[in-house]
Amino acid sequence: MTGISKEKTVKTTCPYCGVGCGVLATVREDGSVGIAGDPDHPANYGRLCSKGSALGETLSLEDRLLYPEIGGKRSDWDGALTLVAEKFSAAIREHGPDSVAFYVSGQILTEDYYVANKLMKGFIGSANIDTNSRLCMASSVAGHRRAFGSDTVAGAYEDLETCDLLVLVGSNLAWCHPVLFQRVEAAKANNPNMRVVVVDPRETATCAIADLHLALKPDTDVALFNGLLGFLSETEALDRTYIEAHTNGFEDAIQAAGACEINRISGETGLTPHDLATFYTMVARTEKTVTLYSQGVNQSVVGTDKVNAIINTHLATGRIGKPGMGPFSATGQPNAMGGREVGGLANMLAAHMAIENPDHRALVQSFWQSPTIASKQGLKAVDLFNATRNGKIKALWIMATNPVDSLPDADGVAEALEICPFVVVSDVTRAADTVAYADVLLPAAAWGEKDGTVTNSERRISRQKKFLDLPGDTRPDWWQLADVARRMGFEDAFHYDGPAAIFREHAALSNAGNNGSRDFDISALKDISPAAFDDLEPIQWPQPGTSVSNGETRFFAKGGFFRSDGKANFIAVSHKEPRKRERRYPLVLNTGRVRDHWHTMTRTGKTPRSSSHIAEPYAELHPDDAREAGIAAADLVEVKSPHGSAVVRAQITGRAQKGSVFVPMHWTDQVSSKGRIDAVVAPETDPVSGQPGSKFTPVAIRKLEFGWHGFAVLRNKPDQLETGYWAIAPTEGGWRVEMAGNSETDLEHHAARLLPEDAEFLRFEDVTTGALRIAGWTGADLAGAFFFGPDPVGVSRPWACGLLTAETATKDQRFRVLAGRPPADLPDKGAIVCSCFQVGSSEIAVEAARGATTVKAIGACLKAGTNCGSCRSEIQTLLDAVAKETREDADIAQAS
Ligand SMILES: Nc1nc2c(c(=O)[nH]1)N[C@H]1C(S)=C(S)[C@@H](COP(=O)(O)OP(=O)(O)OC[C@H]3O[C@@H](n4cnc5c(=O)[nH]c(N)nc54)[C@H](O)[C@@H]3O)O[C@H]1N2
Ligand SMILES: Nc1nc2c(c(=O)[nH]1)N[C@H]1C(S)=C(S)[C@@H](COP(=O)(O)OP(=O)(O)OC[C@H]3O[C@@H](n4cnc5c(=O)[nH]c(N)nc54)[C@H](O)[C@@H]3O)O[C@H]1N2
Ligand code: SF4
Ligand SMILES: [Mo]
Repeated sequence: MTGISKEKTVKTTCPYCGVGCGVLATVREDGSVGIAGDPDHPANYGRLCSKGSALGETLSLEDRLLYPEIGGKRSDWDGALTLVAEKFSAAIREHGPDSVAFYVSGQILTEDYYVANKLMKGFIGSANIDTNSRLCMASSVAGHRRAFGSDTVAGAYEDLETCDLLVLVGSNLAWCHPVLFQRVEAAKANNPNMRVVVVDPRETATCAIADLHLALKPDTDVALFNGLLGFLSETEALDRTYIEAHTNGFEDAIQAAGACEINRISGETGLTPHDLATFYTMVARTEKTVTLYSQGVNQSVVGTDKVNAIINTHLATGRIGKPGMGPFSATGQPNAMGGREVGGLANMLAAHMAIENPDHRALVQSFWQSPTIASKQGLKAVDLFNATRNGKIKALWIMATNPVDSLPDADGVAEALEICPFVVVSDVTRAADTVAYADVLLPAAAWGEKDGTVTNSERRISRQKKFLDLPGDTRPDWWQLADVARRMGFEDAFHYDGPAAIFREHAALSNAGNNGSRDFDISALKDISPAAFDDLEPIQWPQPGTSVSNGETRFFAKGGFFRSDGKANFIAVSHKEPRKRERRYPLVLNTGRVRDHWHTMTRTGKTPRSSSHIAEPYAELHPDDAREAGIAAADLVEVKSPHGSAVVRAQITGRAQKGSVFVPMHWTDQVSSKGRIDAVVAPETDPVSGQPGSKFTPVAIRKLEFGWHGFAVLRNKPDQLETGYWAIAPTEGGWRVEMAGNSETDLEHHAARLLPEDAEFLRFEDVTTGALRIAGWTGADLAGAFFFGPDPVGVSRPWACGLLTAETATKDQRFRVLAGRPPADLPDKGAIVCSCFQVGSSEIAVEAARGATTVKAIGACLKAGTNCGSCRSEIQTLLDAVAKETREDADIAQAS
C-alpha cells in the first residue's frame, strides 16, 4: 500500500441543458464516478440539479453501442467508413450534392459540429445539414437576425439576478434550467423589490416563485407583447433617445401593434384586464427588466413573431445589453450556441456568417481552401425528412439525435427512414428508436470519453473533458466525420490531430475578415496550444484581439448592431388567431419536459433516481375537459390527431388550462407501448424559421377501456411486454412496470411468464373487489410482485418498489407483500418529490401539518430539497396547498 489515492478529479461541463454547469468528475478506484458541482464555474458556482447530480449513474455500458455495424452485423471502422464514403460519393455523383444530408444535434461538441458543417457546406457543396436545434432555437435565431442583423444573445446570467423584474415567457425554468432557477430564487430572496412574472398557459413548478402568473391562451404571446408595446408608448415609458439613435422601423411596429386596448387584448389572450394592466404597469415602471423566453415562444408557427414582439419592447425602452436588462433566449441543449457559432443550421454559414451573402461565401471558401461552397439554404429539418420520404435524399447521416421520437409527425419520419436508401446513425446507445433504421451504425464516444467545447446560453465556452477510456471501438464524432471526409477524397482539409486543432481553426475563422463586422469573434483563442486548450477556463465571447480579456461582453447597450448602418430593426408583427380547431379535434396538445428526464431518455432513463419522480407518460387534463370526456384520474387515455395517436395516463389537475392537454415529450417505444407523443404532433412550421409548432396540435382525447390494470415490480428486465398498454422504468433493485390488457388475458400465466421458471409463488384474490396479487420468490429474494385489478390500481408505487430491496424472506413478510399496502407503522410516502433522498409528497404533507411550513423547515426534518434543490419549487407548491387547505378548514370552522 502506498497510501496514495489513484482518484483523479477532472473539471468538465454537464452534458444536459444550456445552463452549462461546471462539473467535477472523480473516477474512483472501483471505477465508479463521483459527480459534484464545480464551485469555480461561473454558470453554477457549485450547484447541480437533479439530472446533473445523477450523471454518475448514467455511465454504465448497458445498451452501449461498442462496435460499428453494417446491416445489423458487427463490422470495423475501416469497413463501415469506407461504405459511408462510397455511398455518399455515389449519391453525389449520380444525383448531385443536394441528394445527401446530415441531420445533427446541439448535443455534439463545437469541434464535431465544425467538421460536419465544413464537410457539407464547403466540400460536398450542399447546405443540407440541419440540426435538432431547428426544433429548439431556430425561431430565436431568426428573430435575433431580423432585429439585430446577427444571432446575438446580448446579456448574461447575472442579469437574471440583478434585474428588478424577470418575465419568464414559455419557460418552465424550475424544471428545464434548474440551476438558473435556483440563482433567480436566491436573488429574489435577497431583493425584496424583485418581481417574477410567468407567462405560460399552464401553471408549472416555475410559478412557485411567481408574483403573477399569466395563463394566456396558447399562441397568443404576440397579442400580449404588442399590447405591452402600445402601453409603453401611451404611457411615455419609451427611450426616445435610444430609438432615435440606434433603431429603424419603430413607427411601423407601433402601427402593427395597434393601440393598447385592454379589452381587445383580454379577448385575444384570455387574460383578465386587471392582470394585463398589472403586468403592463410593472414593465413600464421597472427599468431593470429581463424577458427570458424559451420553447413556449420558439416552438410555434408564429415563433419568430413572438421573439420579435418581445425584442421590440426592449428596443423601445433601450433596455438591452445593460446590467439587469434585456431579452434573453434560454438555450436548451448543452451546445445549442456552439452549433450556431459554427453555422450548423441549413440557413447559416460558419462563424455567424450568412449563406445568402456572397462576400461571406467567398471568405469562408477561401479560408477553407475548399473546392466549392453551398450557395443557397439547405433543407430545414421538417422539409428534409419530407424530401427523404419523397425519395429525394439518397444518403442521410444522423448524429446525436433521435428524430423518430423528437420530430413532429414522427411516424412519417420513421417511414422516411425506411424509404431512404442509405441511413447512417452515430449514437452511443442501441436503445434509441432511430437506431433500428440504420444501414450503418457508428458507435460514438459518450460524455466523459471525449474532449472539446460547448457554449452555454450566456455565450460562455466551457470544456467538456475526457475522464474515462473509450469503451470498445467507440470514437468521437469529429473523428468519424473527418475520416469519412478523407475517404471521400478531401485528404488535405481534414487532417486534425485532435479537438484543439479544430478549435483553433474555428477561432481563426471567427477572425477572418471580421474587423468588428460580426458578433462572433474569438480571435484571442486562435493560437491556443493543446495544453492551454486542456486548461481553458470557462470564457465568454466575444474575445477579439490577441489576448483574452475579462471585460464587458454584453452587446448593444450603446447600439452597435451588426447591420451596415449599425442600427437594429423593429419588426412590425401582428397577432394572428391561432389555428382553428375542428369539432373532431377540440383540444390543444401542448408538449414539453419533466424535471428529471432528458429528451428521449437514452441516459436519464437508465437511472432509478431520475425515474422515481415521474415514471410513466401522462396527460395533464383540466377537470372540465376530463369530465366532458368521461375520464377519471389515472384512466388510460388516447391522445389523437390526424397524424397519429399515443396512449398515456390521465392526470387531472386545475393547473392545466381548460381546452389544453399537456403531454411530456420523453417516452419512446423503448420504454412504453405507445408513449411517443411526437407521432401525434402536427408538422406545421413557422414560415420564417422553419421551426415546428410543437406546443400546438389540435387533438381529441378518449378513455381507453381495458379488462384489467396492473402494476408490477420485477427483479429482472422482461424481454417483451405483450399487453395492450405498458410503461417500464428502472427502480432500485429492478424494474417497475405499469400495464393494462384485455379481459381474455390469463393473468396468472402472464405473471408467471415474467418471472423465473423456478420461482415460488404466492397469490391472493379478493373476489369482492376483483383484486389479484401474485408474488414470486427465488430463494429468499423477491423475483417479482404483481398487483392487478379491474380498474387502475392504487397501490403505493414507492412502497411496492421498495419491496425489491426489502427483506421478504419470512412468511409474515411475504404475506405483507400480498396485502398490497404498507403496514400501519410505515405510512405511504406518496409520489416521490425529492429524488435525491426519495422523499414523497405524503411525508412532506405530514410534516407541514405538524408545523414545518417552509421549504427550509422541510429540509431540516426530511432532508428533502437539501442536495440539488431541484424539488424546492414543488415542495413550496405542496406547502402552499397545505396552507390553503388549513385556511379553508379554519374558515369553515369559523363559519359553522
Ligand atoms: N428536465 C429537462 N430539462 C431540460 C430538457 C429536458 O429534456 N429535460 N431539455 C432542454 C432543452 S433541449 C430545451 S429546448 C429546454 C426547454 O425548456 P422550456 O422551454 O422551459 O421547456 P418546455 O417544457 O418545452 O416548454 C416550456 C413551457 O412552454 C409553455 N407553453 C406552451 N405553449 C405556450 C404558448 O403559447 N405561450 C407561452 N408563453 N408558453 C407556452 C409550456 O406549457 C411549457 O411549460 O429545456 C432544456 N432542459
Ligand atoms: N413534441 C415535442 N417534440 C420536441 C420538443 C418538444 O418540446 N415537444 N422539443 C424539441 C427540442 S427543443 C429538442 S432539443 C429535441 C431533442 O430531441 P433529440 O435530439 O432527438 O433527443 P435526445 O434524446 O437528446 O437525442 C440525442 C441522441 O444522441 C445520443 N447521444 C448522446 N451523446 C452522444 C454523442 O456524444 N454522440 C452521438 N453521436 N450521439 C450521442 C443519445 O443516445 C440520443 O439517442 O426534441 C424536440 N422535439
Ligand atoms: S442545470 Fe442541471 S442539467 Fe442543466 S447544466 Fe446544470 S446540472 Fe446540467
Ligand atoms: Mo431543445
